[in-house]
Amino acid sequence: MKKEKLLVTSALTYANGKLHIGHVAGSYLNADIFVRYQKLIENDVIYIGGTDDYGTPISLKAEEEGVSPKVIAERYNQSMKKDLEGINIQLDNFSGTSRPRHIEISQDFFTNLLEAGYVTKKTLKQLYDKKYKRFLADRYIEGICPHCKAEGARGDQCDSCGKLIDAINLIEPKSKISGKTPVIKETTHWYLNLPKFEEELRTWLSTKTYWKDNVRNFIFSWLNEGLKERAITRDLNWGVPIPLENTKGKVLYVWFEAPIGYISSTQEWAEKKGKPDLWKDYWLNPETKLIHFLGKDNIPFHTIIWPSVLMKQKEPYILPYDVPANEFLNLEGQKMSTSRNWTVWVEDFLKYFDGEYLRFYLAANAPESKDSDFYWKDFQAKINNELNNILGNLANRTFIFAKKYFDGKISKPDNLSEYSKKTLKEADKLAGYIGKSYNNYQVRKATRLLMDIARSGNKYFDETQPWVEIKNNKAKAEETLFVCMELLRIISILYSPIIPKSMKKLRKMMNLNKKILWKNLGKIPGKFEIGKVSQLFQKIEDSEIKKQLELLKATQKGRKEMIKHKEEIEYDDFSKLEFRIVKILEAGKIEKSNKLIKLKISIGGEERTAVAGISQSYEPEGLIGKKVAMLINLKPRKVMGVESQAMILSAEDDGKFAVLVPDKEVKSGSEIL
Ligand code: B3M
Ligand code: ZN
Repeated sequence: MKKEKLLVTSALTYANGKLHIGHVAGSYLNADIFVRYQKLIENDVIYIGGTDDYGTPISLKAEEEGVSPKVIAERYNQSMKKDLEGINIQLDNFSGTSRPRHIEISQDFFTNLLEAGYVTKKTLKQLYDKKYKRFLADRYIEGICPHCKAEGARGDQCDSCGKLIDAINLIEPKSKISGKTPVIKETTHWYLNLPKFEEELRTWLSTKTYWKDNVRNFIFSWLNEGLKERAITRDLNWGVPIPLENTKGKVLYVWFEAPIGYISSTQEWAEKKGKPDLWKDYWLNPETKLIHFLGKDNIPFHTIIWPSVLMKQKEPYILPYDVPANEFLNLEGQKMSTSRNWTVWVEDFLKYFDGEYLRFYLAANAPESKDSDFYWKDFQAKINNELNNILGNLANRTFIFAKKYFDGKISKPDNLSEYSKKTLKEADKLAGYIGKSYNNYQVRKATRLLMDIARSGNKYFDETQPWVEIKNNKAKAEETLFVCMELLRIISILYSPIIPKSMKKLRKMMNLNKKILWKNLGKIPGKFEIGKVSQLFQKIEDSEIKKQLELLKATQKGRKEMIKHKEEIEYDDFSKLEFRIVKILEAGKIEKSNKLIKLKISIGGEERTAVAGISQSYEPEGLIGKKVAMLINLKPRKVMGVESQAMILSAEDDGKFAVLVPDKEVKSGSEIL
């Protein structure tokens, strides 16, 4: 069969943080498994990736830390590379978009589009932060989504409905740097004329009948809403500079140049190989299948904007052959969030568990057609009940038995029983399905079918009872071991895209040291000779999972959150409020309430009653005699039958309260100004 040529990419992860399981499940593991399979069937495949170094996620992070964005980009590029290696994701090249080569080619791409008449300059109104004297691009701004009305939509995209947003259309926009409502100011930008591509795009997309349903649905709903011109430049100082005169402070939009990173990373790869033109053999070769693995929020950029950009270059670039987008991975039933630290960082995972376990669990649980969940308890169950009790057990019992009674040497019997033949035939059939699953990005299915082979091996072992046969008919027992070893040999090939390190270990124990190739599946050896054996997998204890759940909750508490500020007020608004220091004379619980305390207070000479919702943090007795801050001109309100004539001021921290007290002795009734 003719060898295929493939160029596989994983979405370029923003270099603003470490690698987490969402990245792995979204665009790395599925790509890596696919690539490993392609190598098994001896196709010519390269796997390209890197970090997305520009864009507001990186500059925001840099501002938060007070360092330059380049420092951030380099730090996380290195850290991601290391963590990817830690879980055996075998990219052929891992680059970063802030490297010089990328800048040059991105500028060329822009110039080519401009010269071909697909980019137009326009003056437009944009959101501007008066305090910081800056235009607010993309993630520098947040507000309510104009499409689905979700809060927390960013200036570029809404995470709730996935739609792209023009920041100016956000409802109640707020600047992320000052927290203030921005003003509108004119600026100049360059627009990609997407409507001009519509027909060509539709024609091209209509050939993609084989794309995943979730991807096609997304694209067609987008197209049917009508394509709009999109600005491909921004007012920022971190990014690829626009290659035009008098454009200082303007850069290419990150989503315009980031996908070009796939090309610049391939160029870097070619150069490292000492064949600088080799990248053309992929990108400019119509035979190459270009396959982009990514998360669903990246679909429009890769299927509409990116192909448009590629279509109008001077050189004949290939267009994406397939875009197998994954849905999202949730954690313990909640949406993952790096800002809330609600995720599992790969670096942390690797401190406690083998990376193979993450690969296995995320493969078995891949968010292929709908969102899926990472649950620590489920993770434990999958590792213990499947990897250990099914696959590990098959290897273990077979090897121990073979060592004990046959010195590890098992020959192929001259004749196999019907049952043995059937067992091997079944496995062979499953191998065919597994190959198809790999080819169709159905990693979940492949994982399941593989476990079925191991399961059938255990059943076969149980039913042929070698521990009985060894006494009556040694040849029969040897036949069982041979069949089980043959199953293990097949498994070591079939499972290698998912758990490569473990399968290598398995093969080493079986002295199968030849290169792992799919075509060897059917080549049953005449004998097996096992070497030194050890356990393939380890079980995970309850205490280990408990610890992870505790860690997850603990880091949650220490989270850093952006504070949402209230509307700005005038001094006059403030001066209407009367705050004073009051003395607590009496304090007691309010019956039937587990939150409220009734207080008798004195303001100078005047006595009043107040109700305070702080009983989870204070015993009433402890409050007596304290001088505290209160707002005393709020209209009295009845709370659980008691009239409250003043409001206590307290600081809330995660549901706990601390009342405010003056830090020097002052007389009761002192005004707070
Ligand atoms: N960096 C978004 C993301 O990390 C973006 C992908 C770029 S792919 C060219 O999800
Ligand atoms: Zn929305």
